[in-house]
Amino acid sequence: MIRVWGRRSSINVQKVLWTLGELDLPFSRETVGGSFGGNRDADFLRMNPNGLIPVILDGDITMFESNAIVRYLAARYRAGVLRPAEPKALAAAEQWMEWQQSTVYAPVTTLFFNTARLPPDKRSPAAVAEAHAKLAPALAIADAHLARHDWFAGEDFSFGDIVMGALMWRYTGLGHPIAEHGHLAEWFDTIKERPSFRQHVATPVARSVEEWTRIERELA
Ligand SMILES: N[C@@H](CCC(=O)N[C@@H](CS)C(=O)NCC(=O)O)C(=O)O
Repeated sequence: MIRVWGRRSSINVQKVLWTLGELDLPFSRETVGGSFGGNRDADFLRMNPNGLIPVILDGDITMFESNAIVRYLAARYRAGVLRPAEPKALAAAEQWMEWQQSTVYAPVTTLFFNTARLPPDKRSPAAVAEAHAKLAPALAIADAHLARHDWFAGEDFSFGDIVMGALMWRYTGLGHPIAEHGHLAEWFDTIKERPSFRQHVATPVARSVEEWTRIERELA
């Protein structure tokens, strides 16, 4: 059985759990990282020398980097479900996954840290303003794409939707509506109906350090 190391409050762990659910794959999970620790232990560092979650073990394959894990699972299991079989759709899924990582992930993470992780005296209004300035055009780009396509890869749900879906849950959960981007909002409404998303991603999003401390422990 596939083993996963990581706490459920981590967005990068959530992506992997959502993927496992979409692929109907049984797995076991160990709560590691954050206040639970364990990710600096020698055994863990042998699997991921970066000391970061998630990590998976599948037979003789040990992997870190959440997007690579999502792609690996999609390629190995039920190919054609999350990883499009047709080259044009696959190219689009890969492209939007890379774009999410290079363009959307960092500013959303800046907003998250400046809301729920950093104490007020360590927060940076300038960094928050810069994050919003980066996100406004990025969300407009996603919206324009989804005006012409049902999903990021085109006609079908794919791993391109998984990475953006997890980020949009965090972004909207932090209190930033996406209603002005009507196509993105419509796409996200559909994402929120998916059972595996509801199970693994649709968890409370902290809006203060106190909430984060509680939610992290509750989710484990
Ligand atoms: N690029 C890596 C980033 C992994 C990462 O930053 N993980 C965070 C949680 S989201 C982590 O391990 N933080 C330390 C901790 O939780 O103790 C990935 O996508 O897997």
